[in-house]
Order: sequence, then structure tokens, then C-alpha cells
Amino acid sequence: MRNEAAQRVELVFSLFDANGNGVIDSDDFDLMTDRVLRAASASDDGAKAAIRAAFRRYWTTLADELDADGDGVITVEEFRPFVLDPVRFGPTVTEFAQALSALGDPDGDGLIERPLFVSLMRAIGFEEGNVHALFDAFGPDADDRITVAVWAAGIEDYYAPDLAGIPGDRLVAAPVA
Ligand SMILES: [Ca+2]
Ligand SMILES: [Ca+2]
Repeated sequence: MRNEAAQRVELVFSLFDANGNGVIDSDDFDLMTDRVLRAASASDDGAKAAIRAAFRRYWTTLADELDADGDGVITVEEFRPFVLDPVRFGPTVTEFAQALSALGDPDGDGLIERPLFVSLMRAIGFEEGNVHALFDAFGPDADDRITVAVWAAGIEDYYAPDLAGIPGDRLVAAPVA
């Protein structure tokens, strides 16, 4: 596992701990889902149902695989190696990447404008300067748009244990002043 990959998922852990109690639990996913859905008001019901299902699968996969003692919480020490295991968690990441990136494209033309990208990523909790740096790293076109496919691939890369120097590392960097 690369140190960069560990830092990426530790950041996700801290953001997904939406209720701030230091562990990940079912309540966190309810809060996070509501926040993202508020930012996705332009999306249709199918896209909203898909992100709800993806967040639910993210949580239930963690709970089913990791919470052997059934106390309902996941620690960062449990979370980090598990979500960076492509065999055990990769399919869950793929569904999540498809559902989240689709929210960036409510009109279905395959392109994502910067303002909605920023709103969705800010809803998850990433720093605004880092979100802009990520969008820039994805190589927006002359009209400042990226493709849904690029974002989906970027999310999958974010969870790759052996990748470093990728666009997703911009999210971990110190916020741009
Ligand atoms: Ca929590
Ligand atoms: Ca679009």
C-alpha cells in the first residue's frame, strides 16, 4: 500500500465520520447521503436512488465484512486496509463511482460543469481549493467541463492501493490559499 493511498482513504474516513464521533457508523451514512442529495437537486429520481443505494452498499459492505463483534462502528484501522483491497471492496467502489459521477451530469450529455462538481464535492466535505485543483487536474475542456467517465475513473483510482501522483491526491494536499 502506498502512503498516498493511505492518506487518501484516511481523508475519506474523516469526512464520512459526519457526526464526528471518531468512528464510522450507520448514522454517518444517513447524514452524508442527505447532504449529497441536497447538492443533487437537479438530478432525476433514478440518479438519486442510485446514489442512495451506493451509499447504503458502501456502509453495509463495511458492516458485513468488518464489524465482526457487531458493535455497529468501524475504526480507521479497520477501514484503511479494507477499502484499499480491490478484491474485497472494488465492486462497491465501482458502484459508488458510477452513482456519484452521474450526479454531476443531470442533463445526461456526459459532461460535468465545474459549479456542480464543486457543490457535490463540498457536500461530501472536501476543501473548496482542493476540489478546484482536482477539477483542473482532470483536464477540463475549453468550456470548463470534464466527462462523467473521467470522474468515475478518478474515483476508482482514488481507492487504488498502489497509485500515487494521481489527480485524487489533490484532495489530500494542504488547502490552496
Ligand atoms: Ca461517526
Ligand atoms: Ca451535463
